[in-house]
Amino acid sequence: MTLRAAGPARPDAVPDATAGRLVYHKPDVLLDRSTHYCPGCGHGVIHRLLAEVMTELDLPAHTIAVAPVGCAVFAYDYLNVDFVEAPHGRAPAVATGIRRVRPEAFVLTYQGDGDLAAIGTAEIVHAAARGERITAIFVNNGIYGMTGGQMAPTTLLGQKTTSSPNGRDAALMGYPIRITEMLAQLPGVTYAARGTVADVASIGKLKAMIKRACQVQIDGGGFALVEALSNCPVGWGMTPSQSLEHLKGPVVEAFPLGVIVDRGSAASVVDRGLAAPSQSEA
Ligand SMILES: Cc1ncc(C[n+]2csc(CCOP(=O)(O)OP(=O)(O)O)c2C)c(N)n1
Ligand code: SF4
Ligand SMILES: [Mg+2]
Repeated sequence: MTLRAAGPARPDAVPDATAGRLVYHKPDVLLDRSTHYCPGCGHGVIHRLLAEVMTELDLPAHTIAVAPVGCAVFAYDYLNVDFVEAPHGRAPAVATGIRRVRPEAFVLTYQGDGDLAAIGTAEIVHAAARGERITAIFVNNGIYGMTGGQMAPTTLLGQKTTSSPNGRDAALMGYPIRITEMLAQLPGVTYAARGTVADVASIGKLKAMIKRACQVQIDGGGFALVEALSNCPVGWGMTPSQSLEHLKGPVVEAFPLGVIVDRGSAASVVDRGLAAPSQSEA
């Protein structure tokens, strides 16, 4: 294996003996502690990407993040930025309040699919419609992980969960919601994209999406959302590697990857076709 030389020494860098072999440095904003996540869970990977992006964009000191209720409830214990804990589903509403009183802050929300696409549907839709200058991270693992693996709006048809033990049946339980595509239709949304933690190449693309969604806010754009398709090996009844295969297969088929909309940070309301006609045109 070819190893890259280490960059300049950092205050918390690895000991000198290994300094010349350093190929990866944990961003300082990712706190040095074990997480409560189950083995193989994607939340930890997404935390690391956030930490990397925030560090690269020099955001940690300016950030106020909003933590969800769900498996990522303790995100504030792992990322060394200011956090507010929101009631379930209300992260976009809490973030809106923060945005209004702290216009200079970098405002970030982190929510699961039960949180964002079920319990907080109204909050996310209206924050997006208002074009709130917020960067939203939406971790879609197709299930209510924290509470024991119940069906979420994002659960695939046929998927067994503790509340759909025979598999999700469209006639009884409806169809999965592609909420990122729904939100992307709203002119207040500057950027909406879907990536995944399924493999190394995808993780790199997901990081680029998160970075773009952060840059949109820095540049003064409107609402920016990144959906991260993630895995829940425990809730899915799979090993971590089986869950990644499942993610790459049926999950990505149901929730296609890519940038859904990028209106550009500078797009004004007029550019988005929403302005009322002027009186002379009316
Ligand atoms: C208003 C409200 N409804 C339900 C709950 C219970 N609850 C806590 S976490 C959770 C599931 C979270 O699922 P998700 O947002 O998908 O996050 P995950 O654990 O899968 O990451 C639920 C239903 C709650 N705390 N508050
Ligand atoms: S229950 Fe699922 S989402 Fe929650 S920590 Fe475990 S693997 Fe991750
Ligand atoms: Mg979930």
